[in-house]
Amino acid sequence: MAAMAGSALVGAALWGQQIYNNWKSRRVGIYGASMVGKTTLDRYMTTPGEMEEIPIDERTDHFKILTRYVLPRPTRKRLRYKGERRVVHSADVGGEDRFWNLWIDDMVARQCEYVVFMFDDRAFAGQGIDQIGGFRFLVDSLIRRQYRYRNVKSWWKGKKYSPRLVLLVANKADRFFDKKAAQLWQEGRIGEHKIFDPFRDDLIRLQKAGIPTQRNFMATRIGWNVEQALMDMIDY
Ligand SMILES: Nc1nc2c(ncn2[C@@H]2O[C@H](COP(=O)(O)OP(=O)(O)OP(=O)(O)O)[C@@H](O)[C@H]2O)c(=O)[nH]1
Ligand SMILES: [Mg+2]
Repeated sequence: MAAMAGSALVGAALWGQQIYNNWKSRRVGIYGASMVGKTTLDRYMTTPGEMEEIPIDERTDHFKILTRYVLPRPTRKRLRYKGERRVVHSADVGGEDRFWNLWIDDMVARQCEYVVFMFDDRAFAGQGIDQIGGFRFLVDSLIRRQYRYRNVKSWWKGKKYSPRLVLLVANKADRFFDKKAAQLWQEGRIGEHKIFDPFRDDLIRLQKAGIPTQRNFMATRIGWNVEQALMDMIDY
């Protein structure tokens, strides 16, 4: 009898946890240099499907009021993967270097629990100074905790802020996924792929500063490994 009551309790607890996971909303910040696929990801998370190509003249832009860019509004997204559901809030911030400060503003103002930094194969092809520099900028801000505050509230919040996890995403995997990648993928060792090499020093700096990191691949335009990677991050 007691055993039965026990298993009913465990059942109820698991059920409760599932409900909690399905409904709790997570604050996620998505950053990265220009043209790496952040807007595509934002749209895909809103509605998965066939994603259109976004031309270069439709890069994400932000309005300025006096001297400051206005923060974009976060929107709510429901992720679904193999019967599991997760709710996240994220905003689509631009990637050009004039918006880099806005990443930090968005991250600290919303106290993002998870930070996704996205880059693509250009970082490895030698045309990615802005991608590598963008990550360094983000890591510097996280380690120094010298955030630029927009108001008293974010100043107060920023003093204690640190994300639970930073996820480094190599996007456009359709372009760089080779035999080696397939092998590492199967063995669950993608973090060793050379595409992450330019970022290793900064990943180590985060590790030393006590901020956990994950590395993953995505191809946002075809929706490959998007939900899995985000769920792995949330369930870390
Ligand atoms: N091959 C490939 N192209 C992609 C992928 N994801 C996005 N792209 C393309 O990359 C280009 C830039 O995508 P965006 O989503 O606009 O990039 P962004 O990061 O929002 O750029 P900014 O708004 O300037 O910061 C578009 O032409 C996309 O179609 C992908 O997985 N594979
Ligand atoms: Mg964009």
